[in-house]
Formats: sequence, C-alpha cells, structure tokens
Amino acid sequence: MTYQGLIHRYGQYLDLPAHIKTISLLEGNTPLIPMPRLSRELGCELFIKFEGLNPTGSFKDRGMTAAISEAVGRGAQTVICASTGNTAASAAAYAARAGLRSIVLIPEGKVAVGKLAGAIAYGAEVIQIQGSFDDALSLVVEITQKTPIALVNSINPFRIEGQKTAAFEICDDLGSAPDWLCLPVGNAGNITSYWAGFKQYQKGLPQVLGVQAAGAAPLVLGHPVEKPETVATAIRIGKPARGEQALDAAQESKGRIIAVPDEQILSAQRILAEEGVWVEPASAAGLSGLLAESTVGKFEAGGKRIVVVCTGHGMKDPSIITESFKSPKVIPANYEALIGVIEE
Ligand code: AN7
Repeated sequence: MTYQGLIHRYGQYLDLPAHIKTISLLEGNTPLIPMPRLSRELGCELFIKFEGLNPTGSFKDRGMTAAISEAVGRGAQTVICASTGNTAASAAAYAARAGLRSIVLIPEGKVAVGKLAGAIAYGAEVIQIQGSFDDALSLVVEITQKTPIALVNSINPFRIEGQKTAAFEICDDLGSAPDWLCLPVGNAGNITSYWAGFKQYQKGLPQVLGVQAAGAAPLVLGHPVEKPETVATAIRIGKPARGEQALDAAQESKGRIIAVPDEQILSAQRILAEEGVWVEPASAAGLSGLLAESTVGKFEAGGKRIVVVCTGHGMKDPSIITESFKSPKVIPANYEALIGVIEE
C-alpha cells in the first residue's frame, strides 16, 4: 500500500480522541540522510533528519495533521496560531485541506519570505503584530479562551502527539535510538515531542542537545528574553511555552541546552549546504551546537551515532542567501563570452 501519512502509519501510538477526522498531506516519512564527510571529520556516524522535506517545508506538518484532524473532527470552523512563519504556513495548508478558515499572527517584518508566501498561498488571513512572537502567542491564547476559535500552536497537546512521530521514524530507520539527538529549540514543542516519543517507543533513549540562538536563549539564561533577536527568525522566541519540558528533556536525557551565536549558525548552514543539504538558518542550529561543543572539547563524538534534526528547508528563507552574495554575472549570449568568464 502506498504511504498514507502519519496518523495512518503511527496512529496507534498517538493519544488522539475518537472524534478525529484525518486530514493529511502525506507528511512525515522524511529521510535520515547520512553525512559521510561530516562523520569523518567528527569521527562519528552523523545523520540529518531532513524535516524540510515535509509538504509545507518544515516539521510543523507532523503536529498539524494531528491538531487539524482533531479540530475539524470536533466541528471547529476557524483555527488560529501565532507563528514565526513555519507554523503559519503549515496551519494554513492543513486548514485549507480541511475546509477551515485560518488566521495567523506573525511578528511584523520578522518572518522569512517563503513562509509568509506559503501562508498567503494556502489562503490564511495573515495579521502582523507590532510586537514579538511571544506577544502574538499571548493574543491567540486569549482569543481562543474567549471564542470558539481553535488554537493550533504547540500548546495544543495534539501538536505534540503528532510531532512524536519523528522520534518513531528515527528509531524505525536506525533500529534503535541514536546516542545523541541535536535540534534547535524555540517555543520548545519539538524537543518536548521528541523526548516523549523516544520514551514511549522504547527503542532506547538519546542524549539531547537543544540549541538556542544566543540572542534568543531564555532556557540558557534562565529567564525570559524581552527583545529576542537572531538571524534565525524561526527561533526568535523569548518566552518558550514549553520551556520547563525542554529543560526536563535535556536533564533527564543527560544532555543540555546551549546557546550559539548567529555567525556559527550561518556557518553550520553553509557546511550543510556544502554536503548537499540546504536548510533555513534556525534548522542549522542543531549542527552549530554540535560543532561548537566538539570544538571546545565538551562533546565526545567518537564512534557515536548522532542525529541532527534539520527542521525546515532552505527555500523558506532565500533572502538570507541572496543578500550575502553578489548578483550573478551577466554576459552576452555567446560562447566566447562564456568561456571568457569561466576561465577568468
Ligand atoms: C525551522 O513556526 O515557533 O522549539 O511559529 O520553524 O518546537 O518551537 C517555529 C519554530 C525550529 C523551533 N526550527 O521549534 C513557528 C515556530 C524551525 C522552526 C523551530 C521552529 P520549537
């Protein structure tokens, strides 16, 4: 039988109510890509879980199939979320598929163009907030308490249920959990989901390295960040909704949460692209954390099996690349001009 999406494949492991009406875009089933060059350099066996290959280009589709299936099954007509971009695009797509109205709140001017375009293309009503993601999240929590609009941020428990499937897939592909799992941490839904998923699946437990951007690192600082700033706009979050659970996951797994400066995140993005995997900046945070720790000798990668989660596709945020490059050369359409520039 052809692949039918995550609820079909892993529904028996997910705590979803009987009233769900499955809405799927055949999300999940993403590749675990071996990275031979990086593995050699680090002396480990490194894989990228490439979540950018989900239907809307990020891991958010895993949780959204569950959240929208539940919302539509109980008769919701409108869904809402706050978003740094990827949740917005995903909510919009699954709402469209389900025939629901979707409203997304984003921080003004801080959402990557591919995400904004996605949300608009899938028909969401996009509202910019003159404030941060955290302000937008407070607003959607308030409105969903006062009206029948359904909340599809990862405060919604069904989002966590759906996102557990990434841990199941990794265990199924490798035969057991890896030694380490490295991933970006923003609102902390994903690290919470992975940890719950590994614990439930009983194929072993990884140590978890959660990585925040230095300018948006509330879990490392131990307090909220009022004005988070980072080039990795997806994780520009100062008050993570599931911060406690993220800290628990790190501690229980004998891992940790660290902060990495933007330059190192962008450098990790380049390193991944040099091995054929283009991810958005936030998605490179996991690798940047692993490299930062290895460089200072805090990480014994030797012989270990490591999975780095790359949460969103590079095409989500093209301007971060094009703005730092000179425009391609323009030449006349003839052979002499072409050979001229190639042999320059
Ligand atoms: C590419 O879309 O919060 O720690 O509103 O888009 O589960 O929040 C996105 C988060 C990592 C962090 N990588 O995950 C949103 C949003 C990418 C992301 C994260 C996000 P969480």
